[in-house]
Amino acid sequence: MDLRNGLRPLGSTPAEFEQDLLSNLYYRRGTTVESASAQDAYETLALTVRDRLAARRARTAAAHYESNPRWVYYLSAEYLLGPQLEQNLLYSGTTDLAPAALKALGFSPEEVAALDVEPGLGNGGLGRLAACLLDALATLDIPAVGYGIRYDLGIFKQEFQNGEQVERPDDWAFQGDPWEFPAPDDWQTVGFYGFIGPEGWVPGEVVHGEPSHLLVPGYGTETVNIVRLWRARAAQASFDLRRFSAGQYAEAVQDAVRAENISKVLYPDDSTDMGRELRLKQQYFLVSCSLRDIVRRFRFRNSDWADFPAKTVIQLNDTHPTLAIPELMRLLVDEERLEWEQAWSLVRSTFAYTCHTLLPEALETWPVEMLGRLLPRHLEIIYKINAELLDEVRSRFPGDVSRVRRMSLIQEEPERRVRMANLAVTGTFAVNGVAELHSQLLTSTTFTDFAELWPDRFTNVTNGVSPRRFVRLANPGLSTLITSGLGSDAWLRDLSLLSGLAPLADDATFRSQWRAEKRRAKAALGLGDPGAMLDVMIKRFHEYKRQQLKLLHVITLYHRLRSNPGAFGVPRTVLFGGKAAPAYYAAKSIIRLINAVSATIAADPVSSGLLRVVFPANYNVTLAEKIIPAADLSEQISMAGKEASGTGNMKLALNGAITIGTLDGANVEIRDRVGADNFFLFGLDTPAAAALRASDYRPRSVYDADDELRAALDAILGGAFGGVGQDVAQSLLDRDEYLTLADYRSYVDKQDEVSAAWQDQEQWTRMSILNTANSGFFSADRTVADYLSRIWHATPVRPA
Ligand code: CGF
Ligand code: PLP
Repeated sequence: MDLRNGLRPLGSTPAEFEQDLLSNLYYRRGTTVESASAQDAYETLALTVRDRLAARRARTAAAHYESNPRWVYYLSAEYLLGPQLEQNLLYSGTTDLAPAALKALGFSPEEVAALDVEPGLGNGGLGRLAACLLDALATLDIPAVGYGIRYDLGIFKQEFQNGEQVERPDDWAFQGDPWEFPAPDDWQTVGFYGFIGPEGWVPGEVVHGEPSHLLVPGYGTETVNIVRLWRARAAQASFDLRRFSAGQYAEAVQDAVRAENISKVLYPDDSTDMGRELRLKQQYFLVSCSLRDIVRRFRFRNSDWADFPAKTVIQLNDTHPTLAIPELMRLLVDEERLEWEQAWSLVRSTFAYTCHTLLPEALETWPVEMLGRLLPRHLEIIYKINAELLDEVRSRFPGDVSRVRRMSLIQEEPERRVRMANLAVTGTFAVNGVAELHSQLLTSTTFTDFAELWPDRFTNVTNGVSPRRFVRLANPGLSTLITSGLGSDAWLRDLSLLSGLAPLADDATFRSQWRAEKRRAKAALGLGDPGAMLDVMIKRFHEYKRQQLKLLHVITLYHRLRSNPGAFGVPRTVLFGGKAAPAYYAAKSIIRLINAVSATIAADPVSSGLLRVVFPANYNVTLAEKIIPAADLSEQISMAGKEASGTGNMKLALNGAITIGTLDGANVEIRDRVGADNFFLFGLDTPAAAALRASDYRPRSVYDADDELRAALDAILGGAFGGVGQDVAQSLLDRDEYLTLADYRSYVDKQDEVSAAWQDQEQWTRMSILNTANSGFFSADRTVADYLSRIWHATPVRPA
């Protein structure tokens, strides 16, 4: 079938690409080379590159329709997609064509590329994981759609004013987004509030969900999948002409504004329950639009509901989309008139749930009152699911009243709330954690009761990252070296091939080339001396991640430098990057203190050339892609038992940074793979940390017993850093919830080993190469393969 309907194919010569640029500039931007702005050039380039993926997209869609496959639907409130231009150039094979054509037309490729804005539709690891999984799904030719929300304002832009974090709105699509295909005719209607009448739920407010999609190309294959993002729109009738005519302009649009607020802003934290009605509305909005779209797609080729699970698996990315469970029940029972039992069995065979946390405060709950007011029918459904769940628990564990209370979907005290994680476990056939340790802890702590009731439901799928984005695009120099070392670039689709680099760790020429690449990446980053060790801690700010521990180490190094400059062995640039949730005061205090320490050290001539602390603002994917290739040391120092997995740790190891870390999250698996000799381990492990926290832990006695620690904390308390950070020090001394002081000595001593190891650059390079060589497991392709064999059971469909 000629899916182009006779349209001429797009060419792959420079002249043809140039012609297409000109044509898009002229017909789609309505301008000419003579008068085009850089923005015109950028958008034209984006369209020209996107056009080259469109034919692949059409063929993918046709192949999917033809084979009526099992679909993987990924429901996620967040996607941190990263910059689109460089990725789509690579995946469409136009990386070289595009700059040449731009130049030929008199545009600066660098200036044009700088206009590519990253859609920051996520907070951090969770959203970035979603993006990496979509990339791998397409690369493995799996029929898949990601569903999400097209927030007008993404994750805030971070600036520093007097060292303090200031948040600025991220109006990322202000100029429009040339990568998107709007699909307004696929809009959906979503109801909120109202009451339950004799005919069922009558919503009191109705909004429209309007989708658009971004292309998600696979690498080295023809498949192009999509991620479909919903934007809230007022139903047309909500403009009040009568009020407008009476001069009440604000009132005339108030309903429209309220409706459109639903997709206005991404909530700035994935680890705390914001407890806000608007967020609950967002969650239902996402779920309701997406499920109706999924049903619409099912109906293209199927008519029998009994086939739904065979054709559909829906992965819930954390609890944010859990309302999909009662929503599908409502669609099946109230709208499709299925029996409750049949509907429940379909639901239970369709959904799977990924849990991403171990922090109890990050397990979402919603006030019963709020949920019942916003979604009265869903609350009824949740109550019925709960009644059946508790009957099952009572019959399996007769007389165990406290178990019933713990497992209930409703928490009773101090306020009645719906426990979304319990609902997610109850309404799905598979629940996975995101690293081995995390999955074990889920069944032994967070979900013990559920694991005893349904042991087969729980499994692990260790996270992974896209080698295309985080090695090939982020680190082109190293990628070329790897390809020459392995004799082929097949590693980009099969990352286990990196193991072939291991023997090259013993090759002096290869080592010196490897070192040269690191230096080049450091020089390109432009932060500090490329000869100094680049020691990086890049991630969201959270007390459990313990940026404060790294900072105590920095202060200790500074004190040593001041007392004996001649003995300071290894020049270091310490780089912090990350945002704190706007309302998370403790995290913001740590940011402020880091900036103050950085300024103090920079102002002291004694540190010149030996110690620097840099903190570039607004850590995001764009910046991650610049920092990660340059890093020598990767700080993964969370309190053991708190970080579910981490993915930054994997990206850094893949790029040859050596980890200093605790036995937390995926660090455990990284260490197992790269080898204990190539990993700097320190600190309490999970059982020891839990035991210490359960005991009468007194951080003050640790402080009393350690001179260097005392000096560091005293310096902060005494105002040595511009009088900033006393609250940070005081909270460590008084509570130290995440055992920072308990791990301080072990950490600082291990850092001394790091410095000693750095002095032998040949040995360090060997370790660096072995980190890359042994990190192939952490490809998102392997993660998706694990999801496929353990949970999804979907098979590839390749476009003809
Ligand atoms: O998900 C996280 C991250 N904060 O986004 N959790 N959530 N929610 C975990 O804390 C990380 O450990 C994990 O790597 C990430 C993706 O699974
Ligand atoms: N934020 C951004 C922008 C990232 O690229 C990553 C990468 O993995 C993360 C957050 C997650 O970092 P970590 O796994 O260290 O928490």
